[in-house]
Amino acid sequence: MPIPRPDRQGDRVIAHVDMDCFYVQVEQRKQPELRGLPTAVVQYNEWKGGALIAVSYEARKFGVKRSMRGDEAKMVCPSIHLVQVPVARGKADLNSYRSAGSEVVSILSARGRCERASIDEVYLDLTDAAETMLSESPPEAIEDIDEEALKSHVLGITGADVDGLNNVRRWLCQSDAVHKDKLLACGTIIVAQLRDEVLRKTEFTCSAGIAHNKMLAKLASGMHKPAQQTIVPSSAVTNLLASLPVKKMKQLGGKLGSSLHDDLGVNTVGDLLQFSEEKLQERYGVNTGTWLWNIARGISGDEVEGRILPKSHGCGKTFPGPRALKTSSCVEHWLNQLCEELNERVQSDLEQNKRVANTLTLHATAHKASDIQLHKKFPSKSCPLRYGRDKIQEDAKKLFDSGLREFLGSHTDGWRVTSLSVIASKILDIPSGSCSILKFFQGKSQSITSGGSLEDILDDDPSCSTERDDEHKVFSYEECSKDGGAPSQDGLINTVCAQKKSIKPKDKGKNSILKFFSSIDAPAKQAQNVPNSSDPQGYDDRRHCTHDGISLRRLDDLWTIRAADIDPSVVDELPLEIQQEVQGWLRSSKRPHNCTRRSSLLNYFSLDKPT
Ligand code: DCP
Repeated sequence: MPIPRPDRQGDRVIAHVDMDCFYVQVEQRKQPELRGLPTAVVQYNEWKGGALIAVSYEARKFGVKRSMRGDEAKMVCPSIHLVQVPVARGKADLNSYRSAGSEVVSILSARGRCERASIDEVYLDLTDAAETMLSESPPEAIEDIDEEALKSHVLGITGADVDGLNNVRRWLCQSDAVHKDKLLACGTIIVAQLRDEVLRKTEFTCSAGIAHNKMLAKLASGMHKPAQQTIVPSSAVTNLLASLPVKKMKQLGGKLGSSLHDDLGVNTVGDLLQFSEEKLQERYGVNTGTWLWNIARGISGDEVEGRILPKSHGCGKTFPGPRALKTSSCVEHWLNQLCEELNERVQSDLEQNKRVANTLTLHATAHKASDIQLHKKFPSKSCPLRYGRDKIQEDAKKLFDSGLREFLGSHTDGWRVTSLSVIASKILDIPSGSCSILKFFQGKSQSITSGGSLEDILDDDPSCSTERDDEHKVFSYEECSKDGGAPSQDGLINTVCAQKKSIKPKDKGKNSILKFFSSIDAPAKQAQNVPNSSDPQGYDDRRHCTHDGISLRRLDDLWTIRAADIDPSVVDELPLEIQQEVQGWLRSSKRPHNCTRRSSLLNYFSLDKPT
């Protein structure tokens, strides 16, 4: 249900930027000879020429639509070029589109808070940039306003007039305009500059909507495409909404929109104006009622959330009709493919962004041979995510088996699966050096459980978002993570894999460093059994204090704990003898010295056993 957020900042400048026929542009950049030609990107499946997933504007003029298959598109537009989506592991490989989207995001995010809303859409909060421009170089003081800005569509002021450019120039430069219009004028110029920059640096065109809130900006960005921008001044809101069919609003596409139409006779968003807030609340509840009352007036307080990285990673595949999976080994084969890709994506997120995913979720669509309970859905299942391809594959299969048992109940006489997806979610940053150990491990209590296999299977947590990667539209950054900034390289622990290997399931829920370290495989008392570097088992177990910290190394796993990273309050949680040692170590951390292997601290933190 939508939640109303009063827009207390009516003077915000919000842009929604949407790439034009995005996958087509990515393919045209790879094959420049296709530029300007009718082109479509098709799903790799060959049936009837494959499903179209992106269509160039040249092809749209011939009537080619995304709902068509390749063969149909050829009939409508014989000169169309059909480009196959790249394929890896028997499914669409969207990596090139993802990274092309990231190129764009890195340009757009330079001027204000940026929220990546999907593979090719971004919201920007440009309020500060617009305020700065207004005070330092307002539009009326600019001699040569960028032509891209002059070509903008300003709702309510352009249209019939043949001299559109001059109209826009006048609107941008009116010195007696109200403050919020002046800010919008600055936003118009800034977005035009950003779109120019995107084109120069990536060769991609995009369209944009600029308004005082996200809802209006999103509505506007699709109004004039491709490669154009549309502005919604406050004075134009009533007219815009008066003719806007309710189904065009994202949240009104489903049951709520149908009820508005069927029960209240509402066809356009503007039609809602005739109902009082109380009346709408009475029928739809307090929140939804107020939200409806607000949107009828173009009011929406949703913030642009600063996040440019996805909140989750998902890989999925559908198996329609005769391709449905009917045996456990077929399911295992495809789960392995999906998990292999998921593993690559979480690993690269870890390496590039220093982020760790904590939850693995499996979704499936299944049907029983003799289905009495037709409505019964395959239950989605989650468990803590363990890093490593084999572990993810193993856990995903167990999740599937658990879901299947529940789904089948006593009806074990046959089933088929028509879709599978695996999602890695609850992604957290590895804190930078300024964070305390305590904060780090508090935030990580869930991942600490990752050694704990499937005792921890949970029914899917509805808050577990999915950025699915199905064969069709597939990718939603709407459930993206907070915080786009790349964390510092100076993490407390160098190798999260080392952490994951060394931690036991029973640590679940414990959140103090003391409890954490006390549950590591080898407590101090086992230290005497530590294999050394010449141990026949081959462990290279070396520990030493350096001038600024302590390093523990075993084989390729290096743990580095820097003195500067330790929050003194955390030290208080350690046993007394360890506290004394840490205090001494902190005091002398500027002086290089070597610790002996018998050191109690080192023994306490030891990583003695192979995993
Ligand atoms: N996409 C997909 N399957 C869908 C819809 C879209 O794989 N059912 C992919 C291909 C699109 C990209 O997502 O290029 C972005 O989708 P959009 O809905 O933004 O559409 P386009 O960018 O292709 O076109 P437009 O210019 O209309 O935004």
